[in-house]
Amino acid sequence: MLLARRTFALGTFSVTQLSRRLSSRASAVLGALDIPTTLTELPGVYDGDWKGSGEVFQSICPTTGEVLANVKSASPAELHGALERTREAYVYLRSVPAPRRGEIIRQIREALAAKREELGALVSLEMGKIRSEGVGEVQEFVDICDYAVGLSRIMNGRVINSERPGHTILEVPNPLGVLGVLSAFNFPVAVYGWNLSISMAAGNATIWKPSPSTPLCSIAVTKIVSSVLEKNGIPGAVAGLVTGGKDVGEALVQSREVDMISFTGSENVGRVVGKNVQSRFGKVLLELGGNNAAIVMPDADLSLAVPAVFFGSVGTAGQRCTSTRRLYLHRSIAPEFLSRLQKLYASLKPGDPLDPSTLLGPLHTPVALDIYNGAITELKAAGADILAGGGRYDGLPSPLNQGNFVRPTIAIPKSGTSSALWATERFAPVLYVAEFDELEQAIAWNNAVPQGLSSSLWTRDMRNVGRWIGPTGSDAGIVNVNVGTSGAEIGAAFGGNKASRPTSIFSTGWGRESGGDAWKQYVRWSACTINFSDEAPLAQGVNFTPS
Ligand code: UN1
Repeated sequence: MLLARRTFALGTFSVTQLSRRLSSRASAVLGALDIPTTLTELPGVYDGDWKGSGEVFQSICPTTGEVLANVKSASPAELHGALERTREAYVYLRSVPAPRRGEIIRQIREALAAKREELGALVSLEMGKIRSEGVGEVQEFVDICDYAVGLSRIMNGRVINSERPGHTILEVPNPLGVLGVLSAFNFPVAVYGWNLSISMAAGNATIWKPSPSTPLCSIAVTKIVSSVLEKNGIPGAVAGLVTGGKDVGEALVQSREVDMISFTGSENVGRVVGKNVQSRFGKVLLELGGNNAAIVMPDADLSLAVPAVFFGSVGTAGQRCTSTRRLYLHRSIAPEFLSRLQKLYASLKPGDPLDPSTLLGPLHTPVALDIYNGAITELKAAGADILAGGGRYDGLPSPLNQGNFVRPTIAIPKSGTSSALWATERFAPVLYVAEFDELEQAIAWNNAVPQGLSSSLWTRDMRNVGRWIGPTGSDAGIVNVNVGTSGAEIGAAFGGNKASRPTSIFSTGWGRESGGDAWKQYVRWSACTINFSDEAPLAQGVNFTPS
């Protein structure tokens, strides 16, 4: 609602705009993070200073349809300027000792933890995931900061034996340059956190283009991070932000100022990003499709497996890359498993994700609704048995009737497990079920799709575990046992395997982010051979002495 023309000066924002009134629900969340609730237009660009004079993007609450904010994205000139400042920030940061960079990350960790609840609520408000998952996402950023602080003291190279006397060889990790992070709507905080923390520990400057539909999360995070940088006299462009749409994303991907792009999103866009970055020989890290399966053996503990599949398929309303989308049940336990799972589905009530008792929030956007509707139409047309869900909710009370709520669905498709239906990722709470007789068959089905992000086996039999994690087992990047497909910790590297198959052009992109050895991609490796002798012998015994 437009009320009056006023001038605001809040923190680093100083804007003359039309003011409007938000619901008290939204005002409370934004106000707790010092995000103005009365501006019609917020600056969505940060490169040491807040600005934004490009296209305006709306942040729309998926629960109520309320416009939360209008955010001004980067104009081409602002993007150019931000890239220049990011490069300068890198030149500054690369000479700061890594443990000192770690100390900055430790302070960022503290600042984030102090706002854990508030930021978690904003994730819930703007993205639509339930509050506990919103807070969990902030915790994931906090956790990876802890990891990066430790890493800042152990990003070690190696000393290698030289074949030549008086020589030694070192492998030295040096800062890489500028990292561009293109993140998705479903994890509007944590995935940036994975990249920023490791990139900063490595000595890089990072420029972030978040999803155009979650600008407020990125503004709130950037305000918290930049306040720490400013307090320490570090250039703000070490952690820059450029909100915007396709144009801004393309400009980052094509810019030769950006040494590495970390992209999370759809397989189709990932293909374009990958080709573009490769065409200028930049580095690229892709996190694309997930079409994750859980396999339940007859000896599984169903009291653990059923709730885990429930969380995997319904958590985040089925919009995690790691969501459980395929369920393979051993024939002997299938009826019991499904009846327990159907009971849990029947207990679901859609609600405001900010309410702590809600387990089912809305889908993020009307586009996600279309994806859900498309999947349901396809299942019905193919004569699938729908065991739960199968459509939108009717008659929800206002304001939830303006939200993107759908019934989580369980279906037994009639088409064979290698059909396109099983091989296509649907970013919605739709779970396909099939029954198997032998583990080999279930593993073959698990591996029969082009995506290879996450997978989960439920068994108490060590022999099954050995097969599952070995060379003839799951070919996904995440291979769990008695743990669901979603909700990975930060300690191990996160990412999927697999390239396109003869039957499909899709893939998970082979990216590795977060923990493990993922940091090794964020540095420039140098092989340094040092001669401390008085001779200069050639390697491999080559003789090049003029006669
Ligand atoms: C994503 O869905 O893009 O493993 C990230 C998980 C979370 C991260 C998911 N820790 O489900």
